[in-house]
Amino acid sequence: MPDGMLVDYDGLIPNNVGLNQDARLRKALETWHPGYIDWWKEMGPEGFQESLVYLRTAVSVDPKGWARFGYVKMPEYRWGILLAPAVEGRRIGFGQHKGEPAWQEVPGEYRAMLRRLIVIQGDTEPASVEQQRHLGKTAPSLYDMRNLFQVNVEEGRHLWAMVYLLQKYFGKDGREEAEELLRRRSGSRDAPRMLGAFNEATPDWLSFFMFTFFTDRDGKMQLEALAQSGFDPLSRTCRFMLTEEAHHMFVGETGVQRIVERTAQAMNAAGIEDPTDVERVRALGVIDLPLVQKKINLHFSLTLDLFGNEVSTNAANAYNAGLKGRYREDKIDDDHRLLDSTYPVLRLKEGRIVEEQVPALSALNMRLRDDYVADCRAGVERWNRVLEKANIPFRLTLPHVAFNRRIGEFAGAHVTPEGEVVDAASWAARCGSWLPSAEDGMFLEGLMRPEYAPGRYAGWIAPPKVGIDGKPGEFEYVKLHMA
Ligand code: BYC
Ligand code: FE
Ligand code: FE
Repeated sequence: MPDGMLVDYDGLIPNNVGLNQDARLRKALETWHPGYIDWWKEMGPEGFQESLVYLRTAVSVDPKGWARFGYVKMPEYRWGILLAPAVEGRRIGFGQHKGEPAWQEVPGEYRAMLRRLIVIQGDTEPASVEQQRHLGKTAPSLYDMRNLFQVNVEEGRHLWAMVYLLQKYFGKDGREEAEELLRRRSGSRDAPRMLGAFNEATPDWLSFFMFTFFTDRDGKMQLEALAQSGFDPLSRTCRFMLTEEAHHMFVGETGVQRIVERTAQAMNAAGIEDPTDVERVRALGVIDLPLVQKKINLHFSLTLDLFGNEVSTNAANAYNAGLKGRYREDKIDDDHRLLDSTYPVLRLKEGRIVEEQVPALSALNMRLRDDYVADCRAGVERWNRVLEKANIPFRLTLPHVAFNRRIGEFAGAHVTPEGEVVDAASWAARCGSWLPSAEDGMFLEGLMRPEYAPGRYAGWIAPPKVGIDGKPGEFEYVKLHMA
């Protein structure tokens, strides 16, 4: 096995970063550890800390087989520090240092910029665990509950990944930032999480699936951009995180797909031909497709805000410095400096949405967002195939990127999901048909009754096609221990 693929499991913190040979770092992380466990017990999945959950744990970083499955109590999960294997002779792939050897230490002139990127990335991970902590109580099956907890423990591990970088490479202020990551709380008035979408509630399982589809996918895009980093430890950390991220998006995509499938079945069985006959569909105990669309509108627009301003000097500086690249930078065929090229950006000019060419360096957030939208669109089309097969005359779509935005060019503008700019009054009058209303929330709340019998599923969601780790349908993914 190549060097660095074996993980040391003997100490408190599993790792493949030679923690045993670095007494100072080991001490710093072991000092941080109890605070993390306290945070997990206080803010992690509520009511299930004593249950045995069939989880995968990363035990290697070999892409061909890195995980082991087994029953674990979540507070005893082995959160490890795992970096993808080093690439020998790796060089910086973009920006003004293109072609120089990748950095193994923090370049002094970029220290603050790099720390900020790592702290923002780190802040989102525990935030999502906090947002999802009540959902175990309404899980539609043990299979889904297990997937929720799998996502949660891995987001916890992603926090460890960023804390490792802060503690190892940023000295005292790194340690302070690591403490702050445990202090902020999603939705808190005094100490909120850093980015908007991570302070929103995740009140029901439709939201959870939308979050893992849309928001974890922002995670994927940002991690891909950071995996290109010239700061090699960040690149290697993000590359390994991406292997876990794939499952998070699988949970979201298949979750929504199973909801759509169940709704289509129930409508066909009841002979309901009009998908917008919300009342009749809801009476069947399934989720109407217009509500699925509203949740798409909400989670897509909230997540677009996470890409920052379309035109951003932060993004240009991070690229120039070689810290944050483009999506699949290493596969793009151009000069990787972007000093002379332009990129089209949508802007709001005199009440109209127009496309404008801007210097490519300053449009990097926009470019990453475009790549993100394309990735989302492919997933939505896969959902639509379920409707097509079931002969349901309804198609899900992504709203226009200017719809319901709070950050960037369209912040505060009144734009319909179709991309039409309207005045504030007509937006307000119609927004109940575009975004989930209080009544929609109450309907979902009423549906969210837990189903804890092995192999059984709530009536609003179809069973999955295959189990986790090849397990049969009635497998007990969570052995409940109710306090
Ligand atoms: N909310 O130049 P600008 C994940 C601030 S998700 C609040 O436009 P930049 C996960 C910005 O901080 C991936 N504030 O932005 C998913 C700046 O403030 P300062 C997370 C915002 O820097 C699911 C000012 O506005 N990782 O992993 O180009 C579950 C002007 O900013 C927001 C990352 O995001 C906002 N939405 O781009 C678990 C990667 N947007 O500094 C996990 C690291 C902007 O002037 N972060 N602002 O006070 C970044 O690369 C960039 O910071 C951003 C923003 C892309 C977020
Ligand atoms: Fe994550
Ligand atoms: Fe994730």
